[in-house]
Amino acid sequence: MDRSLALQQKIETRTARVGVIGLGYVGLPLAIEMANCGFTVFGIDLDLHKVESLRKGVSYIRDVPDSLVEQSLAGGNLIPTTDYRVLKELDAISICVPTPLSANQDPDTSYISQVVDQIKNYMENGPLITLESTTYPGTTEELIQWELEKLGYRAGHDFFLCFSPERVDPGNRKFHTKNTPKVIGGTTDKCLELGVLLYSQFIDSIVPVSSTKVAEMSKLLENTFRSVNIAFINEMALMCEKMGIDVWEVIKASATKPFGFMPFYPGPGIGGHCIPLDPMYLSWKAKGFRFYSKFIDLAQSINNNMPDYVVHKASTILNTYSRSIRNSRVLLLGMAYKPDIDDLRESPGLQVYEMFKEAGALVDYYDPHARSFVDKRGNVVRSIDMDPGKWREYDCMVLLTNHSAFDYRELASLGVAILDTRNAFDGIKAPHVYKLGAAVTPKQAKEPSMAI
Ligand code: SAJ
Repeated sequence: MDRSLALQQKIETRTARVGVIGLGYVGLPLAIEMANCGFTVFGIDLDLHKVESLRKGVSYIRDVPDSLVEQSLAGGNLIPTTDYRVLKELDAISICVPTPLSANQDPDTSYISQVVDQIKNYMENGPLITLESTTYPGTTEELIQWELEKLGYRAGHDFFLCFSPERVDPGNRKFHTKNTPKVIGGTTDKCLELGVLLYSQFIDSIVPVSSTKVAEMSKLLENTFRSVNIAFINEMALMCEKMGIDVWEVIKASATKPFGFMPFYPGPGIGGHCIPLDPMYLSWKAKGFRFYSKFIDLAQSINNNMPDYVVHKASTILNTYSRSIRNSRVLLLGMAYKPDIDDLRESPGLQVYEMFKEAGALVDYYDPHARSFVDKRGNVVRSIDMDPGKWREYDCMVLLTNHSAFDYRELASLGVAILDTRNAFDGIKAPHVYKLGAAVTPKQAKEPSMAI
């Protein structure tokens, strides 16, 4: 029987044995959705701790409750393993491994290549392979199709190949794997047909496109769009500060326009697993075509300089109270890269922390979610406890992440100078609360006061 027909029937009857390689914030939710709709899913990860945790029914991803893991395990639909040999049993494989940047900001696709090296050993079943990791246009073709075709296998005949970008937004209570539209492109029409058939079994809306490159590029457009717009509003914040205008009030006014405008907000920089990295994949690949994207590199530069700006503004505020940064006691409020999650990846707060340390400040941090991190000297830095009574002893507090757990009125009442980088104290008028994107008022400069 024609491979594709056999695979089609297995997918339609949900007897296909599927694998998800990489069980992180993308792969685990995907494996759970596949298991929930009846597939037997082999969840493959090199990290034995992850596999053992899942085998005990314990999730390590906040958006995936233990109950869903237990349910999938109990039904025999989820089989966590570190053993790549299960690949020889599989009819379909989704690859959800990291695509970080190297030390000099170039794409690091080594995780993808390591997976492909494993898949090469288990091609008997002629699997449907779908790459989900965010990467530059051409990756699916260059690192998977060409590698397998070198061994004599032909895409669309001996195996099937698609690219389908992940759209997982950690902490998003409204959109998750099942209800977020899924773009997918195939190497051949048959590949696309099978990819659409598989993913439509457990995702509500599928968006087929004409090639894997279009699918790869669509993801990079989504995230580069964010990076450039965040950089633009950060620049506007610095401009407004110079001009004595409150950028937050300006954004609020502009956001009343019901069409043709989309608000973005200034901040201490950009963190996370996507926005700081994805645009650099695109910029790097474009250079290979002798195309130099000024927008991407400029946005990266502006966003990456925001931590410096925050520390500079904090030193200006301390100076208002005749204090230097050196030996000042500084408390950073929030360290996670965005509110109400514990994810510290690429968080700009980590750079702010290091800069205060280097400037000689006595710096602590408090974050109710992100409880510790390892600083660049290899020391474990732990969040201090929530004890506002003691926090009066600080010379300055810097609000970096506007967690909803913070009581902003209480924090303002402590009478400690505050630099608010998220407009979290909006509506709380206090002379000792300073904002990123709003100038230090003459009153604040002339008669600094801690009265509230
Ligand atoms: N940020 C700003 N100003 C803004 C928006 C974000 O400074 O106006 C900062 C955040 O504080 C954070 C960084 O940028 O440090 C990234 O924020 P994000 O809201 O883009 O959150 P992420 O990194 O979790 O982005 C994810 C992405 N999802 C995927 O890649 C699948 C992104 O495509 C989503 O658009 C985004 O979530 C979202 O919309 O929440």
